Amino acid sequence: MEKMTANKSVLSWINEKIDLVKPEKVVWIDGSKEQVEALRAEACATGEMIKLNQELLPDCYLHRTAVNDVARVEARTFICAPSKEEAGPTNNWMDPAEAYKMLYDIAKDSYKGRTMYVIPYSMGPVGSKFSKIGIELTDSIYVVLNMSIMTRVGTKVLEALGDSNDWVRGLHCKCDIDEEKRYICQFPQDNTIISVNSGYGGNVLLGKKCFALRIASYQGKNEGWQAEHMLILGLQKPNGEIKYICAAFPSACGKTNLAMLIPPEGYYKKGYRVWCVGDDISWIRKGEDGRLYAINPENGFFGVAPGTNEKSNPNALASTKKGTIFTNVALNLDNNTVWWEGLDKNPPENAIEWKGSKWNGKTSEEKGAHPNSRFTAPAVNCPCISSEFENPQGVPISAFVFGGRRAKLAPLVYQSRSWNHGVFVGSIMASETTAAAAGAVGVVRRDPMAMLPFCGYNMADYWQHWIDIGAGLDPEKAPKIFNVNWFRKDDDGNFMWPGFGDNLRVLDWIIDRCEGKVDAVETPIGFVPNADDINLEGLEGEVSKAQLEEILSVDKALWKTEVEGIGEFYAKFDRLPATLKAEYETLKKNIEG
Ligand code: GTP
Ligand code: SPV
Ligand code: MN
Repeated sequence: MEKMTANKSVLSWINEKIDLVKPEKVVWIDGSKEQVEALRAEACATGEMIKLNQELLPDCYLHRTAVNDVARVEARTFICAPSKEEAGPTNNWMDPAEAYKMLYDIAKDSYKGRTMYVIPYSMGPVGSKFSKIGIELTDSIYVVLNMSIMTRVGTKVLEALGDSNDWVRGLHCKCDIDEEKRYICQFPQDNTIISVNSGYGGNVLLGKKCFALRIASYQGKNEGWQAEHMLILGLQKPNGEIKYICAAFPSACGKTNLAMLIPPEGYYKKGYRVWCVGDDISWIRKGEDGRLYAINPENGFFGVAPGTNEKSNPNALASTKKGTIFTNVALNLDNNTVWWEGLDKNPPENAIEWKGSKWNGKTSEEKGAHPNSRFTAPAVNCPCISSEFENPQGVPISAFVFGGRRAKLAPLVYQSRSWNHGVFVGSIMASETTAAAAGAVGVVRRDPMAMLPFCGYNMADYWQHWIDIGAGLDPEKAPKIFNVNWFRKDDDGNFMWPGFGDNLRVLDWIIDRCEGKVDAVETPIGFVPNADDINLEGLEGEVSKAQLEEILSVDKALWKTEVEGIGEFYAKFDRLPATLKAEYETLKKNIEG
C-alpha cells in the first residue's frame, strides 16, 4: 500500500520497526469510512470482534480480551528516563538502553504473518496550537478501530505534520499476550512508547494514558503547560452563562459520570445544564487574557460500563448506541445486544459472559461483565457534548476540583485557601483502589492529582510545576481549587451522599465561591460550606440537614492519622518543594492545635 507521507523522520522510523517486527504487509490508516468498514468485516471474520444487532446498535461491536488482560498493569509500566531520579520515587524505572534491548528482543519478528497498521493520529483538534501528533504501529485491528474513535486519525494528520520531527513514536506488539513479558514503557526524552504483550485499553491505545498523560506531562513541564487526568465540564447557570470546571478523580472514581451529569429536576427547571467537553484528560495552557484554558485531547470516551444506566448516566448510555465498541461485557444471545451489571435489573438468561462461556444472568453467581469492562464511544454521540468541544482555543477554567473515594475522611467538599494550598490538597489526594488497574480493590493509596500511574517524571518536580504555573497567574484570574468526596459511607457501609446528578448541588456551590457569592466556614483543612448553602430541595427523605452536616464535618482525630500518612508519603520525596513542606506543617499545626 502506498505510503501517505514523505516525512523522512516518519519513514525512517517505520522502516526500522518493519525490519524489527517483520510484518507480512503494511497498511496505512487513512481515516476513511471505507477502510474502517473493511477492517470491521475482517475482524468479524477472524472472530476478533462480534457484530451486534444493527437495528438496535448500528455500527456497534463486541470484543473480548484475553482473560489475563483486562486492565492497566501498573507494576509493569515503566518510565525509562536517563536516571531513576528523573522518574522519581512513585514510578517504576528502567534504564533506557536496557529497556530498548529487552523490548526489541520481545518484539523481534513478532509481526510475522501479521499486518502492521500505521495509525497517524492527533491528540486535540487537528491544527490547534494545543494539539500534538503521534504515530502508532500496531498488529491489532481492535486497536486501529478504537484509536479511530478515541483520536482524530488519517491523512489530514500527516498533512498537518508536514516534514516536522515533532511527533510521538508508538510501537504496540500483541505478541502472545504473555503476562510475564508484558511491558508498557515510556521514554519521555525520546518521545517514544513501546507496549508489548497486551491487547487491553490503556495499555495499548497509546494516544491515551501513555501519550496524553505520561509523555505529555513531561512535554508540558518543559514547554510551560499541563497534561492532567481531568474531565472538563461547562456548568450553565439559569442566566445562560457557562463556567468551566476541570476535575481530577482517580480511575473509576466518577469523571465520566460528573462530566455528563443531568441536573436534579428543580435545577433543570431553573435552567441549569451541564455540557461535556471531556471525561478523562485535559491539556491546559495560559491564554492571551492571562486565564488558563483547557482542551480535551481525545475524540471519544473509553468509559466504565458497569453501573452505567438510564438513571446514573443517561448521556453516557445514549453515547453507546451507535458506532461503539464494547469490551468484556456480556452478550445477550436473544437479541444480540450487550449487558453489564447495573445496566438494569433484568439480566439475560441466554447469554455469553465476558470470558466467552454460556451464562444465565438470573441464576449464575458469576458476573456477566468484567468490573473494568468498557465502551469506546464517539464523543459526537453524546447528547450533552459541549459546543466548545472542537474549539481549538479550549475553554477558560474557573475551578480545579480534586477528589477520590474516601469512606470516612474527606468532607463532601472543601475549598483551598490559596493556589499553593490547593496544590497541597491535590498532592495529598488518596483514594480506594478500583478495578481499572490490576491488583487489589478497595485499598486506600495516595494518588496525587489522580496522576500516580500517569506522571511521566518525578512527582515532586510535577508539584513544583503546578506551583510555577500558579506563580505565573494573576491570582484574580487563577482557577480556585477544591476537593470533593462523593463516597463517604456510614457505619453500615452505605453511601451517605446520593451522588451522580445530585453532585450538581456541590458544583453550584463551587461556582458561587469562585464568584464570591457565598460565605464558607474556615476549618483546619480549608473552607467548608455552611450546611444551609447546599440546596437539598428534592432530596427530602434522602438526605436530611443533620446528615449533610455530618458529611461536611472535619473529624480531627481521623485527620491526625491522615497527617501521619501524608508525612510518610512526603518522606519519599528528596525534591519535595519547600512550599508543600510549609503547607504540610500548617495542616499539622491546625489539626494538632
Ligand atoms: P476512568 O475511565 O477509569 O478514568 O473512570 P472515571 O473516573 O471516568 O469513572 P466513572 O465515571 O466511569 O465511574 C466509575 C464508577 O463510579 C461507576 O461504577 C459509577 O457508577 C461510580 N460513580 C460515579 N459517580 C458516582 C457518585 O457520584 N456516587 C457514587 N456512589 N458512585 C459513583
Ligand atoms: C483509567 O484507567 O483511568 C482509564 C481507562 O481511563 S484506561 O484507558 O485503561 O487507562
Ligand atoms: Mn482515566
